[in-house]
This record gives sequence, structure tokens and C-alpha cells, in this order.
Amino acid sequence: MTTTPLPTSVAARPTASLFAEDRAVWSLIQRDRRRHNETLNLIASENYASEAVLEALASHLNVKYAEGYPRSRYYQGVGIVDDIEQLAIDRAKELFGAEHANVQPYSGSPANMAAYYALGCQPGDTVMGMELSHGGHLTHGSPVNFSGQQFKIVSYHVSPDTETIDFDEVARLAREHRPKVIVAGYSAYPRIIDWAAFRRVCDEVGAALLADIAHIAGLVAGGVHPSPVPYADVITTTTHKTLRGPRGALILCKSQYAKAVDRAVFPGIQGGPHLSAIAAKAVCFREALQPEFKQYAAQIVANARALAERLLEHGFRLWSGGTDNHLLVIELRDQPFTGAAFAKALERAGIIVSKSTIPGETRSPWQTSGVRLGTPALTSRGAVERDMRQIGDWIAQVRDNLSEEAALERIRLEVRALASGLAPI
Ligand code: DSN
Repeated sequence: MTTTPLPTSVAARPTASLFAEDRAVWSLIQRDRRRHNETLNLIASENYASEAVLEALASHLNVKYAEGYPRSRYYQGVGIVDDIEQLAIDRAKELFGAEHANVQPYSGSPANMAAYYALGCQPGDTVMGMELSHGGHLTHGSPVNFSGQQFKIVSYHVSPDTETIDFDEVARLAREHRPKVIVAGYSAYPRIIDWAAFRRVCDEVGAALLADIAHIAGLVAGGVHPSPVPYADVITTTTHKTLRGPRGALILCKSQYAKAVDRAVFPGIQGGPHLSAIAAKAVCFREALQPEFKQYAAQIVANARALAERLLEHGFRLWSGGTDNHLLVIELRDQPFTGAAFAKALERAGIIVSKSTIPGETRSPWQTSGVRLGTPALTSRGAVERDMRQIGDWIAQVRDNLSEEAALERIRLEVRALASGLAPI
């Protein structure tokens, strides 16, 4: 008689490990961990979640199906996961002072899709969002995304003079097009968002305000960016950027939209919730409720300012002249090299950034005229202002030695020394 072998992870608990079971994947993971520890991660959207978050994420909760919501499920065996999801909901509401929270969205894009549907958007309805190249997100109306394909998109921009949101244009376009939803919240915008100004425009034209705070949620939770909660009808955020939780998302809303949001997420666009991710979100929200998280959020901003100031001293041009939040964008409009070339040279020197389009972009999205830098991840590793000033010096040295392999290698070794002295991941 033959028996079906159990997967090693079940059969051999508690001693089985990835190392024993799959050396190839284990080894790649270790190499990437070393890469992080020996380089400087300035990707504005990335962050290092705590071991507690990762432990919840890797827990046995991965097994569970629980379509529905706490106390109202299509499966049995859900009593305890109901408690987990309810804890995550309660903590999210407490953290942001929101009336309702849905912790099930798999990630930011489905959260935004659910938000549009919850706000009643039908194919052909008008939605206003920031132009992608001016700092918006694909889901705010890009023609290659469901948002741009399903809805009539009217894009607003930053002002060419101040490179900050052009509220005159926002109001003019809103009056002319009467959108159902106006989206505020961005992927590459370095300044404070004036939620009250958006609310005034929305009220004037009868639009709903959707705040996408994916990038700044941790700054909002930490009290260093104004909260959209008093102003927005629905708020979406990822949980893994400045909020420092697991990959995933969260929707907050006023009570009047609670049912519509919940229905839009499930059964509207998602199936079973990922309970291990939801448990990890609960851990993340608790961490963000601690006083130390406020210090962390303040340090993110202080670090971004220090980096911006140093880069300006080195003659770089920054989008809007600096930053009020966790990110900054170096503009390379007048440089002979592209954002892509600069990002690659920086990587050779151990400084990891992402290329970025800039307002009035003339190069392709693969080449770009900017690079975006952010401080959440390095701040999690304990970097402070003096580290940022040093990093600013290295970024300038890379610019001045773009194709000089020996110089890039020398910088890489210096970068590695600093990186290796920060808290390891
Ligand atoms: N891809 C994310 C970012 O880097 O900003 C947004 O979803």
C-alpha cells in the first residue's frame, strides 16, 4: 500500500525549514537579504516590517478560507479568525479615527477599484485624478489601467510655476466636468496635501472625495501629515509603505459608505480574505499606535529634509524645490543623462532608488527625467540626518562619475560600510 507523502512542512514540524526543503529558494532569499543589508534602500514605497509582522504573515493562518466578514461567513471554523479580523478592524479605526475600516483588500490597486465601485462609479462616469507623470498613480486614471479604461478621466496637474497642486485648475476642471469622484493622494508628490481645499471643490460640484494615502499613511498615523479622515468620503491605503506593515491594503470610510465598501471588496472584486495578511495588519496597526511610531514618522520627514538640503547644496534641482514628507524627486530635465541611467549608476554604487517621471516629462516612462528617493526604509534601519547628508554627498559623486566604474566601486565600498553599520533586516 502506498501512502501520500505529506509536505515536509507538515510532516516534519517543528524542525523542517526552508533551508532543508528548498535550498535554491532559501539561498536566493538570503542573497537578497544580504543585498538589503549592504546597500542603501531609498525606494520611497518600500519599508522593512517588523519580525512580529512577518511572523504573523508566515503563520498557519495562510490555510483559512473565510469569505464574508466577521460573524457572517460562508465557511465554518472561523470563530478565531473572526476575532483576528475584528481586532485588525478595531485597531485600524482607532489608529486613524475612522468610522469604518475594511482590512481585506489584497493590495492598493484592488482597494482603489473597490473604492470607485463603493462610491457608485459606473463605466463611463467621470473621475478626476492627478496625471500619472505629475505624481498620480496608475489607478487614478491611466489609460493602460482599469480606471482609465472604465471611466472618463479628467486629469489635473501641478502648477508649472510652483510644481505644487494647481487648485485653480482642479476647481476649473471640476466645474466643467462635474466628476463623480475626485482622487487626491499620490505616488511621487513631495508636499503636504490640502484635504480641506479638495473637500471645498468636491462640495461645490457634488463629487465624492477619494483620498489615496498609500504613500503617506504612516505619516498620517504618526501625526506628521494632516489626516484626510475629516474630509474624505473614502480613504484607501496600502499597509506596507510608511505604515510599515505587510503587503496589503486597507479602506477607511464614513459609516454611510460602510456597506458599499464591504460589498465592493467582497463579493464585488475579491474572494477569500488573506487571514495571515490580516493578522499581520493587526500587528502593524498596534505598532503604529505606539508612541515610538510618532518618533519614527517624524524622523522619516527629518531625514528626507536633510537629504533634500544636501542635494540642493550639491546643485541638484528638486521637484517643487524640496520636500515636506518622506520623498523627493531629483529633476534631470536639463541633464544629458536620463533618470534610468542615473538610477542604474546609483545601484552600481549601492544606492537603490527608482526612476520617476517629472511634470512636463519629455522622455519615455522607461527613461524618465527624474529619480524618486524616499527615507522610510533607511529610517527603519536607524539612519538619521547625518547619514542622509553623507548619502547626499555620494549621490552627487555618482552624478559626477556616471560612467567611471572605479569611482562607482569606491563609493559602493563606502556605502557598504555605512549600510552594514545600520540595523540589519
Ligand atoms: N508602485 C508603488 C510606488 O512605488 O509608489 C505605488 O503603487
